Amino acid sequence: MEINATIPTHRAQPVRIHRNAVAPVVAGPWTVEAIQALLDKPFMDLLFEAQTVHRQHWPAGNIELATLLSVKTGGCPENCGYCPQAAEFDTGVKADKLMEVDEVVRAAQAAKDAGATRFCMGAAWRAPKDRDIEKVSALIGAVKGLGLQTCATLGMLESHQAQALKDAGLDYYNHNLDTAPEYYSDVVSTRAYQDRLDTLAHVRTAGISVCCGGIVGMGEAPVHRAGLIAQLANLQPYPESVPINSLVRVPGTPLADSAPVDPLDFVRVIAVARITMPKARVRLSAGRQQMGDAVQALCFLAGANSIFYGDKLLVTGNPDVEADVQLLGKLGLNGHRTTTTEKEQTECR
Ligand code: SAM
Ligand code: DTB
Ligand code: SF4
Repeated sequence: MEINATIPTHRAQPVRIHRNAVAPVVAGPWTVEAIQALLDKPFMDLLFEAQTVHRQHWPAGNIELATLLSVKTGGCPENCGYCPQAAEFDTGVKADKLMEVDEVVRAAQAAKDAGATRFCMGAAWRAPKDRDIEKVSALIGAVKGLGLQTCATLGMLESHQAQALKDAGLDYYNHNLDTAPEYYSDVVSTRAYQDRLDTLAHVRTAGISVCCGGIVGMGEAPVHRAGLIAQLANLQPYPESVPINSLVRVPGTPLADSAPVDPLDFVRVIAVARITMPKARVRLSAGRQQMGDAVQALCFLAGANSIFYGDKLLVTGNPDVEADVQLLGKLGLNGHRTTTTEKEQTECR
């Protein structure tokens, strides 16, 4: 009998262990075909499976609130086709210098007061210089001092830079793979997929938790969505946080005229991320402003348990805090609860 040891046809079988031992969480390796089969399942079956996996690994009704701040905006030398901050695209975003510590602390305190537990600082760099790492380290220390979890997304890192961020107290580093390897060069040509994987390895080695996801709606084929999820789910270990973004189509970027994603297809990607990475925080990320309450509710049902919270993402808009508090209330999430009667009273006023 021929045995193909390198290309499994489905998930690896769980290792048989003594019934009193604690099983390690290893869900991969996943094949692109197996993930494609999940994406193609009847919608209700897929959501049922995703919600079942979700409830096995997470408390029901808990959504993490993560606030973003662009600490260094615009003027980026990279050419990521989706990004309003790339210098070569005419998007109206002005290049700015790195924010000062007190300004960032004010924003972080406001995010904490509004209920956020994680604060993510983004910089429009291809790769930070060592002196940038020093300055960002001061920001990390100050934000952590407020009692918030810290996250940063600064571009490609070398290993000593990842270690310096870890020493500064960084909890998470966000670095997205964005799409499947086969589609990557259609979206960005100033760096390679392997560069992203190398940075993720440095982050992991430094002992920082990994936040890594991608974007849906960049003109990719369904197989590329499956390819992205396979890459993420097969990282050893898979990321602690997985942001799934719906492309925000910004005029002036090469992807501005991409066809909008079918919202139900977006929900499917969330569901498959949940099934393949059961213990990850799956974040319903960019694109919520265009989504409406019902689609977001389906994403939560599919296993999303984190959102970006605050009126702005990096440079584009996000739902108002007030709208999100109302949505959480309508869905009975995070202890918020608006009863039908209260809703009717508000609507009648
Ligand atoms: N420069 C760093 C980098 O590229 O890693 C950090 C900032 S970059 C803006 C972080 C991530 O934001 C990108 O990898 C991409 O996934 C997401 N992003 C950027 N523009 C977006 C858009 N228009 N719609 C959805 N997601 C977007
Ligand atoms: C992620 O996956 N999405 C966030 C965060 N990580 C850094 C960024 C979304 C950016 C959306 C477009 C903008 O506002 O620049
Ligand atoms: Fe630069 Fe990051 Fe935007 Fe790419 S996604 S252009 S690296 S800021």
